[in-house]
Amino acid sequence: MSAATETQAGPSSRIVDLLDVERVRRDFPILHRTVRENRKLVYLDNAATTQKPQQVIDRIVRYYTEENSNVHRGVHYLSEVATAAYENARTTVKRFIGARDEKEIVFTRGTTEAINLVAQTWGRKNVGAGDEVLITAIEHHSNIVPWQMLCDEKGARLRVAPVNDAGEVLIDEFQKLLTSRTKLVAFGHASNALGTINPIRKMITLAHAASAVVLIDGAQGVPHLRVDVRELDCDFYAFSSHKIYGPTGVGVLYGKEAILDAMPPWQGGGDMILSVSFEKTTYNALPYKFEAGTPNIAGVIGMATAIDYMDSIGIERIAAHEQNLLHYATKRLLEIDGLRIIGTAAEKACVISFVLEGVHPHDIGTILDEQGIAIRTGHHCAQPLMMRFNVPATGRASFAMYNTRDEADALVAGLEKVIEVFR
Ligand code: 7TS
Repeated sequence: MSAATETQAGPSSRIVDLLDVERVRRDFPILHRTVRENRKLVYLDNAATTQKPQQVIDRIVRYYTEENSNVHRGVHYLSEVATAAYENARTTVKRFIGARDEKEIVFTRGTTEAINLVAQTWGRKNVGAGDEVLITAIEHHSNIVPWQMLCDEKGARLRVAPVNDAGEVLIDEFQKLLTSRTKLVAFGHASNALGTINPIRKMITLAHAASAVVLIDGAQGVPHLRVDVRELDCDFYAFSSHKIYGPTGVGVLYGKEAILDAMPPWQGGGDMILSVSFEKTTYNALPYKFEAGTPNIAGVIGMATAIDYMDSIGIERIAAHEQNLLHYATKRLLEIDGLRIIGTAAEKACVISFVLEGVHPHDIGTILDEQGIAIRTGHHCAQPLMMRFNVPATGRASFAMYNTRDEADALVAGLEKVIEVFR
């Protein structure tokens, strides 16, 4: 069935104009290459990283062809052009997530670096012996390990809110773990391993009622959901460019201005200072205080182009298309004998983790790959979560705006071949 004829009304989505998936696909050159033995590529590993549209690729080429220069330094023409493009990108990001001011947008290497920045600056200043940091059982390692490192250093305690068998955070338990000792609460907007979309607005309100500061790991949120940090009232929100059709090696830390302002800098170096002498250094204003050294200028500019691209399609349209695919692919996968979906939350992003009776997930991935189908297999950087569900690993198909029902069908056909080989 062509996507243009699909109904786009997911369970919780209002009816929106259809996304023209064939037109979107034309923008992504890599989707038209073949892999392995002349196989059509079926790319279902979007939670790991998304493919890039020609618009983003062209913008990066144009930057290096016509604009390359360092930012915030030169009085010369190219430096002014590069600085303007870099700072315009900050405005694009500000608008994209509904921040109040450009000062609240810090460019980082990605979600991981953004979370580490908060742990190493806000955390080291504000978390002490006996304090607690609260996370949930479905976090990615990058929203576990930085807090563990902080807690180890400070003699603080890491608490973990449990999930039910569907992979939904138990809100009562989450609330019970919020006490006067809780200094910071960090959780994902959506889970990369299960797809669960957390009720983050409610969780933020509960955490604030306990006077805790809240960080949202938005790596799997911004690709699929409209984000408005002011409406959410989160204190920090972190995400990566490469999961929203932009380049790798760049991402964003949003922080409320007053909180960022009170935080000590992290890395020292060029651009983050106002003046340096051997006796004393004064630091630059926000957000530059947190951007030491030459940044990933081309990456930041490419990320802004990716955001413009998403905006041109419309996040509501993308979300409706993906929800439609989620319901279709879930239904089709459940027709397979012996397949069990891990992660059955009522609210999910288009991520489907599964196990197949009698077959190791690694073998599933390898046999699908021979057919040109790319999924991820393993623990998805969420080992504690795998333990919670008593599986060593899963296969994970994760969809993006350019995926189709035909590709979901190809996955099902591929899995049937896997079963032929193993049974
Ligand atoms: N948080 C979540 C929820 C993620 O899914 C990821 C990456 C990260 C943080 C880290 O982002 P990074 O850009 O700094 O690496 N998730 C995945 C994945 O699911 N497969 O590969 C990377």
